[in-house]
Formats: sequence, C-alpha cells, structure tokens
Amino acid sequence: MTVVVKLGGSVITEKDQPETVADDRLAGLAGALADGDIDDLVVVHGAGSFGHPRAAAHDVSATDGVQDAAAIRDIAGTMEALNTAVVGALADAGVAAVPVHPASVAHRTADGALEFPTGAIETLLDDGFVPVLHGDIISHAGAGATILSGDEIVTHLARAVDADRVGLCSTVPGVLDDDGTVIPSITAFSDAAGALGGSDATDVTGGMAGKVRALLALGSPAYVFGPAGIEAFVAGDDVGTRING
Ligand code: IP8
Repeated sequence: MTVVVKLGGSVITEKDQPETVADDRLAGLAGALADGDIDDLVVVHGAGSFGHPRAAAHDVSATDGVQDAAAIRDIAGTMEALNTAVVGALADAGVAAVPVHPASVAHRTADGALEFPTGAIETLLDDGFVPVLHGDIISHAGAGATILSGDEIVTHLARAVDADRVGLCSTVPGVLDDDGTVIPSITAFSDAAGALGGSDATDVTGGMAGKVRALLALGSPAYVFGPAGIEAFVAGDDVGTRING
C-alpha cells in the first residue's frame, strides 16, 4: 500500500502567530502516522504561518516570480525550518522520516509546467524511508522563482509513485456543503459545485474547488479530512470526503 498524505499548513502551525509550530497537533498527527501500518508513506506539508506571510511580503505566488536571491533564501529558509520541525516530530514518534526539499530538485519551465524528478523519493521509499516534502519556492524559467504548493506536490507525487490512497489533512473535517455538513463522496465536480462556488471555472484562489478538481483527475481515491480523522485514514477506512473521479 502506497500512501501520500499532506498535513495542511494551517493544521501544523498556529496561523495567527508568525512561524509558530502547533506542537501538540503535529505530535498527534505524527503519532498516528507512526502507529499506522503503511508500507510506503510519503508526507507532504504546507506552509502555514511560515511560508505564506513571507511569500506575501515578497509578492511571489505560483505565477508571479521573484528575482531577488535574498527573497528566495528567506522563503526557502523558513520552509526548511518548518520541515525540520515536522521531520523531528515524525522521528520522535518513531517514523523513519527524511527531509526532501523540492527547491533542490524541481523547477518550472517558461510555460509554467512543473518538472519534478522523483527518483530520489522512489529510492527512499524502496529502502523503507518516509520522505517528507513541503510547499516551497522553486526556480522558474524566465521568472526567477515561484511558489510550489504542497497540493501540487501531492498530485504530482501520487501519480509518480502510483499511490493507492491520497489524504489531505485540513482544518475542516471534509468538503462541506452549504449547510456545513461533510459531503461523504464526490465522483464529479457537479457533486459539490453548489458548495464550491457553482461553476467549474478555473480556480484562481487555490481553494477547495481547485483541490477537488485536481484530486478528481487522479486515478487513486483521495480523502479530505480534519485532524480527528487521521487514525481512520491511516487504517484505510473511508473518512471525511472521498474524492474519486
Ligand atoms: O501551504 C505554500 O504551500 P501550501 C508554500 O501547500 C509556500 O500552499 C512557500 C508559501
């Protein structure tokens, strides 16, 4: 069983406190991942109160690049610090976690396409390690460097490692309908269009609609769930919202 799971940045950091890890929540998630019986596990984490404020301060996004080396070091440095905390929490829980920094291996071509060789990640998995990646700032031909979100890494890696299951651990317990209740299953965008804004138009905010669309395009089932759902996800149960196109 090969599993790719993303720990949302808002879950593992205190979103209102700059560069503050949510130690207890992170330890709880790390413990659940350690207790799971997953042969091949890849962990990806988001930026939360580490990368996002710095990216905003330097006016850089997934499409708007930055040419200033100091800005790139600033954003990459804060994400390395968060990754060190996540790898440390996983290691403390007994997971064979090792850091993989996307900035060192991935780039975007001039048309924005992601090039992300995954040989190192597949080799780590084959040898029993748990690669831990994160949203990052990566070189972008002609634009300096742009942001690579953890969500984009998840969908890219899920295909590369042929994941059996994908999980997004978010602050919400699933994709919510208009009443705030969790939609248990989404097999087409229309299943959730009302709650996600009603149209299948391109999502520029990177919000839930964009996540759902990207996860529907995967071959493997994906789950969106809150921190309380991690044990069930790791156990292979249906949890939160199941997205399978
Ligand atoms: O939190 C963003 O990753 P995300 C990465 O997964 C940076 O969207 C550096 C802001």
